[in-house]
Amino acid sequence: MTEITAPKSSLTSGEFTDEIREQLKYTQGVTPEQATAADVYVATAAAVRRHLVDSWMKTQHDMVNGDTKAVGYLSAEFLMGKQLENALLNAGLTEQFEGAMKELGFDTKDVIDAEYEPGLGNGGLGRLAACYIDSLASIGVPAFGYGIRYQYGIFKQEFDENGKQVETPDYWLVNEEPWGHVDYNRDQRVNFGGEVVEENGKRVWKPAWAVRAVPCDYMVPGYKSGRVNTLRLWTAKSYDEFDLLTFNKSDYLDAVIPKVEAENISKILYPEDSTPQGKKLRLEQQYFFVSASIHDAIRVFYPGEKNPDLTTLPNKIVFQLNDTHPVIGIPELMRVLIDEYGYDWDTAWSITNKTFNYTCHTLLPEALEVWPASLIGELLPRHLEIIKKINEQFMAELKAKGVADDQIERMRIYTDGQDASVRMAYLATYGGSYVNGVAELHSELLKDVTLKDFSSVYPDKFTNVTNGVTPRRFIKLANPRMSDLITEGLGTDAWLSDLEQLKGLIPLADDPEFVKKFAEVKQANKNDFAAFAKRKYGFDIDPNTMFNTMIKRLHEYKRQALKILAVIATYADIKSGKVDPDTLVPRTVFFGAKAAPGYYLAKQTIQLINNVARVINNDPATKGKLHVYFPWNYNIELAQNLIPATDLDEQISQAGKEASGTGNMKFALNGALTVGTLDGANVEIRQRVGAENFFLFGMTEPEVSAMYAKGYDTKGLSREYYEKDPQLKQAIDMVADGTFSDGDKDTYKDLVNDWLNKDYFMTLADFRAYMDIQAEIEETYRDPMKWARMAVLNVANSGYFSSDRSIEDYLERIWHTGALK
Ligand code: GL7
Repeated sequence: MTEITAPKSSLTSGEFTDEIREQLKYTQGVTPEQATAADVYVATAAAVRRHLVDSWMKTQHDMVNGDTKAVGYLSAEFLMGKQLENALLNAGLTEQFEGAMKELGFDTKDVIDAEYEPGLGNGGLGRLAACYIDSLASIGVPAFGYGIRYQYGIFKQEFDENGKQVETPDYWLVNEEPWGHVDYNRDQRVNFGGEVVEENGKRVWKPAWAVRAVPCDYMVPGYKSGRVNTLRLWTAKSYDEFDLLTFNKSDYLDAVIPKVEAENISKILYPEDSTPQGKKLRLEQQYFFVSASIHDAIRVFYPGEKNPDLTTLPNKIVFQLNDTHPVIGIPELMRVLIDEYGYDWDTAWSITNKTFNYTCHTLLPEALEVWPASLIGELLPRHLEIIKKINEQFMAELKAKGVADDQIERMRIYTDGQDASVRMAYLATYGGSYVNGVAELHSELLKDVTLKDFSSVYPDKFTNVTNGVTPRRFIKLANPRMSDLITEGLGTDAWLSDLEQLKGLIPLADDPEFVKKFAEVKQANKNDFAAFAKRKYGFDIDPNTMFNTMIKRLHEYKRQALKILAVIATYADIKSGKVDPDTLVPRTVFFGAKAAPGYYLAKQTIQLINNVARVINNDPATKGKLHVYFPWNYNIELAQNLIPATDLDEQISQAGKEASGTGNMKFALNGALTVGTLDGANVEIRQRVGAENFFLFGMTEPEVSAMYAKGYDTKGLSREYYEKDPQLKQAIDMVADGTFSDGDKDTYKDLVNDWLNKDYFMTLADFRAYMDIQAEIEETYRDPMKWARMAVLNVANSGYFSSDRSIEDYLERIWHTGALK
């Protein structure tokens, strides 16, 4: 085995060019003259992979042969974003790449752009998984990311001529995908259906059908760590290419049905964000990747052993359950241990309990998955038996602990009766060692509200790990200008793997030279974004306006409606002459958001935003003062371009609903100021950057709770806010009267109805506070040096929000392992 070294900076550009040429020739069969940017992208990717192979193998070797426990991050989503630039950075080959492109006569941007962005995740949860595997590798912790290689990622979003969202399939595998290696020789069989029978006093599962899980391996290089981990994404293949019997009856289409059905399992990513889809296919997906991964881990850690001692499994690997999606892994490991390896129940339970931990990512009760027992019974009959037995053991344990009967009833994992169901969050909480929330407020609410019954019995299981983001992708790659300035200011680039070093910028906030340079960087980023948006979307954006951004999934609780109502209110004031537009800070408002295809009010909100944009952007009255843009198909690329160009970030969810947020961290780290509620990680961001450097508004979580208690949503209290506040009334009336629908009064009637009669997320109740904070924001923005100074302090004090720190917290509080020696 080769030695672990820091990335090979010794490689010259010339050598790297030769390696790329070789790939072009021997793998792709084109000369450098024939090559297109897409060819060079594929060749470069292959060349980078070659450089990582030795470290990859060494990492695996050390992992299996050493005594450092590995982490298995089980996640239905990994929202990786484009790979090339990140792999070059982490492999230490960025400069060589730039040199090679010069030599070969290619623009680096064209080559980087040739990569198709994989969208194997919906939003924050999937992107967090991607940040975490980057940090694990960068810290040097042996780890596997385990998930699904969906053929279709999150849908592509377009807008039709009415501004409505149209979803089109995202076939990200249209072209050669050079990063993943399909390993047909490390496949796993995953069984489904059938029945459980009694044989020699044992319960034996006789499955009805099976699919072949084939892994596709992605190298996950750490930044300057010399370690390369594995992201193993499973593809479903059929064992029956086609059914010969049916085929002989000359019914070709029917003959391929089993193949099509089996392969459907890894066909599409469910586009729901935080709400579960009670679909059979979804449970199949979950079991598919979790079962394959558990068997894979046993294969990796007990190579070739017929009778492995699996009581040592918890010392080899710890599985982190990323939300409830992989929780079926708990009964699966029980089944594997008991049925496949012959362990008794108690031993199996002890192993399982030590091996799993659960991260909850939500506060929305509807997002905690509950499966009908009948469905589990149909697909996984043996697992249903095991779940029932776990439930019995659990209830007995609670009884023995003296828990009251009504509380025990409430805590059931398996609920009896006609609509018997299985509560996956409860199963995860009981079945694993630790449960964590993703921000302090969220973890508190988990303990005190969502899982209160559990925390009262098992207080020590509960802990918090505040989310984080990788500074490599979201600072260094996204914002090279600011990164250079930080490095100049700190005199080192070590901050990239120790983000708390950003604190060294605090004194520079009082250095007018530095602050001025910082403001210049922001301006240059804004100019760049205007050019990018022109190229990509055809927008004409004035970079000399304040860039005010709200990018995240479209959800009622996130309250894009609040933002657009505020925009409308300002527009109305300009139109009515109440406000002289010349007294306003010129502002460009950006939205980026996908709505789940079946989420009606979210889709109406998208339509409204698009039409507000159309009306305002075409009205001479607001020209140069207020503009709204909604670049479609929000993805990682757009985030990487827009975040560094943003002055003001919107984190305006109803308090107590956003578990954490991670966009909020990316913005603060890129020198945007936040207007936000006391929700999720906003609370901790504000604590760290200082209350004076954060625009806080709105109700707090206890105030929200009190408001529900008063009957806000059930008694139609929102209407009082509408009646009392002329500015709010005006804005809502404009939505209702057809101003943004060519006179049609029906277009937004359901949205308006909801605001006036229900408004569950209290948009109307927070409207006044939101408008008021805008005055403060404008006043601050008028003093560019003051604004820039606040922005510097945001960056300087946000180092805590590195995903490296999150991983360190997981290591210490939950995983009890560390870097390879
Ligand atoms: C989420 C939360 O909504 C979000 O606040 C959090 O930052 C993220 C990562 O922990 O997880 N939960 C969830 O179901 N989705 C999220 O983005 C989709």
